[in-house]
Amino acid sequence: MTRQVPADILEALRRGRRFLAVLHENPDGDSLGTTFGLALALESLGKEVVVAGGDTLPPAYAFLPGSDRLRGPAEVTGPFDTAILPDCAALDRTGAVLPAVQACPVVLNIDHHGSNDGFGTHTWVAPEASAAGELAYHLVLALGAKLTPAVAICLYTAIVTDTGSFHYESTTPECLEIAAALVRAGASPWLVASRLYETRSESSLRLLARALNTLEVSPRGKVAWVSLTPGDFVSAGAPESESDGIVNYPRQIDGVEVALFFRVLGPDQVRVGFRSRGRVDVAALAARFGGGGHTKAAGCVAAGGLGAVKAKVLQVALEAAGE
Ligand SMILES: [Mn+2]
Repeated sequence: MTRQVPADILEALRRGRRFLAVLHENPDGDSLGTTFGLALALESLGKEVVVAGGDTLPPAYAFLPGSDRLRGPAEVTGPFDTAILPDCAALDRTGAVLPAVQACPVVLNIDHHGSNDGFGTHTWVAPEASAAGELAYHLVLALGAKLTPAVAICLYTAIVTDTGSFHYESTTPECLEIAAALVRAGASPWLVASRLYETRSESSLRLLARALNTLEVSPRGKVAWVSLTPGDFVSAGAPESESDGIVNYPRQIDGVEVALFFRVLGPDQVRVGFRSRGRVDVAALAARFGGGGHTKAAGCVAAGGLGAVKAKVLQVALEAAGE
């Protein structure tokens, strides 16, 4: 299951000495696992790597090897010769670390989002890959780095989370073969599943309860949505990262084609998560509001209050769902 990796990306990784490996905003398991995994692999080749992101580590991912060395924007001291941005569809998704990335002469864009805008001095975008972690696996092998248990746990986590525990259609034979190779190299499926899917904080369950209390379904049952305000996070005692996955709940309703999650960011800004059961391309819907993503999972940040954003997004979602 080796795969041809772009020669220029490989060469840049071989040549680089001091790397800045960057998480995307609101980092998910793919961003975290791929970035930490690549950092560990590069370090095993004698390179220096600083891992940075604009957000703090979501506590559920504290089990990831190398996660204790995540640095915030203020702690990033250059110069770096090469920036690595895995799973990052656009440069500005690096948030507060953006200036440090822009100071790097070489920027590696390693991603699987179809909506990737092609930024960077070297770009590898493979929409057929289930996770950026798949691409990292091929890079680790191509670099001749050792697939240690620590690297394997990171990359396995990237693939498990981005495939919804191998539920989504992105679960290809190739991704399962890579997962098998990672388990063989020392990744424990139970360790990852128990930390990510069988353990949750009280505050996250309280936040979910508040979101489900807002559940609404369109008259013909094809669109369902939930919402949260900053006050909900305060009442539940939950950090922002604990709203991850909430958008999947309204999609579980039988007959729902499009599920939406409205998260109020401020008085005039709402983040919208989109999920599709398969017939509707929600990346196209999110793109109408300046966002993007995958066919079945996408997002955007829309300007306006909750009522106005809801009305705008529901109009296009209902139309797309054929209601
Ligand atoms: Mn991803």
